[in-house]
Amino acid sequence: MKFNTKTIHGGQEHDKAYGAVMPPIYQTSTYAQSTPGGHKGYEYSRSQNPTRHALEKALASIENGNYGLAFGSGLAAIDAVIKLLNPGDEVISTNDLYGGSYRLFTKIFERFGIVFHFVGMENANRIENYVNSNTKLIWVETPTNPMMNIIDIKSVAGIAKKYDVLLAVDNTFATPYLQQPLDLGADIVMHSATKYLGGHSDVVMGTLIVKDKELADRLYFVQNASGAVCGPQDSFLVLRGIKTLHIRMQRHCENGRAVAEYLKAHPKIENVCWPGFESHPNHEIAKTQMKDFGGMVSFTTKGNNYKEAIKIVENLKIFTLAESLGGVESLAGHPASMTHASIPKEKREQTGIVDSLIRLSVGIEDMEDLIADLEQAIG
Ligand code: P1T
Repeated sequence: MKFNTKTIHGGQEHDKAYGAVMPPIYQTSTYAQSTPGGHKGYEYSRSQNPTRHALEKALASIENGNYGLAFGSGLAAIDAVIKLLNPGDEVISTNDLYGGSYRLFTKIFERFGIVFHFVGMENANRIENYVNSNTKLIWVETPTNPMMNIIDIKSVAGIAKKYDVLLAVDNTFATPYLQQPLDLGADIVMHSATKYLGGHSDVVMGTLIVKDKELADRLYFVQNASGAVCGPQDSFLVLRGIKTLHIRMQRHCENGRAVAEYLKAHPKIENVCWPGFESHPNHEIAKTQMKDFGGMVSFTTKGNNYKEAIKIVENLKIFTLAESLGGVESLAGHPASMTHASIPKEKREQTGIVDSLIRLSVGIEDMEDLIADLEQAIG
């Protein structure tokens, strides 16, 4: 089955009871047993729920994995991965990543004795400088949030294999429409399904997908023991969202390109971060590992003018100033004060998250309207 067909049919079967084409929302916490342990595969909805299960099978299919797990948020999914580790274990992570992931690593898991190294991975060879006998996990976000750096997943997977370390890839920005990290050698794919997978800004959810049964069992144990599962209604919504992922992504990419090119030519704009530009430092890797370049674009104002940046985000009318990304509607964000405020200013600025940086999640509205909105806001 090819990808577009998989988004609609992958891992899915019609409802056994009445043939419903979409899985029913099994809004139940528990299931009747005829005798202790005598159930139909479902005991309690933290452990298993048929609607969540339908979603998990679809997730495994679209990421070319064998097992999917759905959580109450993206951060809950990341939390489950780090809970595979023990005190003293070390993680090598991309240095440019979602501020909430950084906060979870440094403010929660460092307290439990896990050591994190934040490394610029645009040159994958730099990772080897940080590997030692305690290294257990490499955490990669690509494209990175919000600087749109691209990490060579295949090269990092080679390093992970060489040292027998797990590789997890946060595939939130790319989605499996653009890149499939398991095929490139990653062990775990993670998503904030809140974003493109859900696609309509109406759900908070996280997912993990793996190929290996033993790893799936260990993650399932954490999911069930810690309990950060998502509900059946949200599972239904994300399953519905996935069915249009391919057509939404196509339009996100078209509009993202138009917005990036418009901004690049604008005299009041300084840097535009979008991996589709030939001048992007990792453009060649983006071209090989991604099908297109996505709908996320970040930019700074001329002379890093903070006031000018704030004026732009306040003036936008079709782009909504809001946290999050990946929905059908266009959003604008100011990473330094919003999504990445939990990263100390000097650390933030080392990776390029300066005070004039604006991040756009380009939606699937008419491109002409989006450009006109930017035109009136930037002036
Ligand atoms: O918000 P949540 O579903 O818990 O997902 C966390 C997360 C993980 N990884 C990436 C790459 C993300 O972008 C996010 C969430 N990001 C935002 C809310 C944001 O506006 O960037």
